Amino acid sequence: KTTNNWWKKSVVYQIYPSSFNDTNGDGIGDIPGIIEKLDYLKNLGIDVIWLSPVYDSPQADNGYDIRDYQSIYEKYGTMEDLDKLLEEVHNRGMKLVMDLVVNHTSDEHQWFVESKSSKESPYRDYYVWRDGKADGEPPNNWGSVFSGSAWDYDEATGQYYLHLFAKKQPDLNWENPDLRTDVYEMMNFWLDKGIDGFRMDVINFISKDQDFPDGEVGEGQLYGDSGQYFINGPRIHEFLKEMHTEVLAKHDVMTVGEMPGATPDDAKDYTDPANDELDMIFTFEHMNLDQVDGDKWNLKALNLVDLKENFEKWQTSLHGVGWNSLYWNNHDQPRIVSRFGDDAKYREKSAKMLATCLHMMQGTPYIYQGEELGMTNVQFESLEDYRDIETLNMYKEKKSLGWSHERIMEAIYAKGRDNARTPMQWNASENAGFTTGTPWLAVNPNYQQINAEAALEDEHSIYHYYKRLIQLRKEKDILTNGRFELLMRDDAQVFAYKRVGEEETYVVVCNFSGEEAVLEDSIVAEVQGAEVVISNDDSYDIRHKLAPYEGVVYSK
Ligand code: TEU
Ligand code: CA
Repeated sequence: KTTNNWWKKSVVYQIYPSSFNDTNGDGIGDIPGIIEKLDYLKNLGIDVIWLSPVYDSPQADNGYDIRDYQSIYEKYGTMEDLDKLLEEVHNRGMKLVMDLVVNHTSDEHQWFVESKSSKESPYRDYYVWRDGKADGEPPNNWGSVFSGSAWDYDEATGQYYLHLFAKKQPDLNWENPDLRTDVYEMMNFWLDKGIDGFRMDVINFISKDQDFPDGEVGEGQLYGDSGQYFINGPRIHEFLKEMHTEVLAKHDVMTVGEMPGATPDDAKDYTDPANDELDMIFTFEHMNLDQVDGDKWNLKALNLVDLKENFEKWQTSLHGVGWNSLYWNNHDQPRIVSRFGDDAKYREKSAKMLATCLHMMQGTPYIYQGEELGMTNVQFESLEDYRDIETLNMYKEKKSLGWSHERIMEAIYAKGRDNARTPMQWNASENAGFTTGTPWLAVNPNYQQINAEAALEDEHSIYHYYKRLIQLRKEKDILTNGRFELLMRDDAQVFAYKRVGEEETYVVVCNFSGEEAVLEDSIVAEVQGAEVVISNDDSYDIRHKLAPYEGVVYSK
């Protein structure tokens, strides 16, 4: 197990392979394309790369539906390419963390093909098969995250199989010790290659309540409320401890569990090193504040006070107990500068402010490809331009519930996952230099203004600002260990907090609005005479108020 906790001082960069860099003109990013850009990442100051799935897959959910855990999707390249990537990453002193998707596989995985073939198959119980109800209904009333029932009927064997996500993503049955052994064997295959850890896909969903009870069907809902029966399920800690013993304890690796529905108290159990489970988790709580009734498509404006309270909860709960991940973006979330910033009038300034607010907190920061350029959400005219299965399935379901086309498109513009998946914008040439072919998903039309080449040349770019933030994390112990204290708690414009270290205190003040903001007297006193560590507005040094979207860090 990791003794020196190198990941506490690391900054992680997430690569979504299909959209990062295409080198053979097929319009799909590939592993040689990633190798080509490693110096760009090294220059940014990145320590760890989290690579979204590159395994063989029919791509029903862009690789989160794995057909063979130990071979590479042909359009991304070969296992030799992957080995070369790992070598080149290590040559540059960086680390590579792979995506572990073991809540489910593709329905084309050999295990499922066997399992489906007959009730007597030795692989039958690698998945969750149940009889339907007497009245011809599925085993229970659970819905899939990607719309529709969470069960699909198989004529041949007259049973249903569970899929919390797409039909082509059958859930694995973690109750089966043989399945668990096969998963651990696969993990050791990758760790023996020398990868440096795993990001674990919906890992807190793997233990289900084996009674599979119906959930309450809420007002206007099509399916029962089922999360309580598989989120942080009955055997989750047992399984993670077994995984730690069988696999993780033998390697100096970093682990981060993606955990929709986990609370800070859950996170203390998962990330307390004494529990021998995981190093950190991804919370969804701060990503669920601008929605109504747990429905991401049912839009609500963010109330900054809610965001501040949520970060305070996570920072204080885990301080000295476990460890936080820190993120605004990933391949499932809309682009933060469009979501909580202003991607029009104050795009660069608000992007830098958001980065300041996040990177000065305690935890390991994650940067999603293009975030360092201030890439924005996209608005495609027609539904045909969208690719994400979650979006396309949702469109049909919301229409059936009477939502207008306009309301659904507005929801897609605000929260659709394709917002994060438009090709990385490298330069102002055609298709932003991402491909010489036709991109699998169209490039955001603003690539002439927003691209890496322009950012590298502009010393005031968001890229260079991120580079300075990342450098600070390496230099300043207070960022790793200082205690978090929320300030101006009830203010709806300013997110202000302290980091209290042994020798010094940082005061971080961020204006989340396009209006000038006034600092409380208690803070004004704190920042008088304090030196500026970093600021997104060097021209402005009026210490009792903040300019629109100004973000400043004071040291005293
Ligand atoms: O995401 C888990 C998950 O719950 C997401 O689907 C997220 O909540 C939702 O998409 C918000 O819109 C992981 C992967 O990150 C995601 O890409 C996969 O689609 C999903 O699991 C299934 O593997
Ligand atoms: Ca390609």
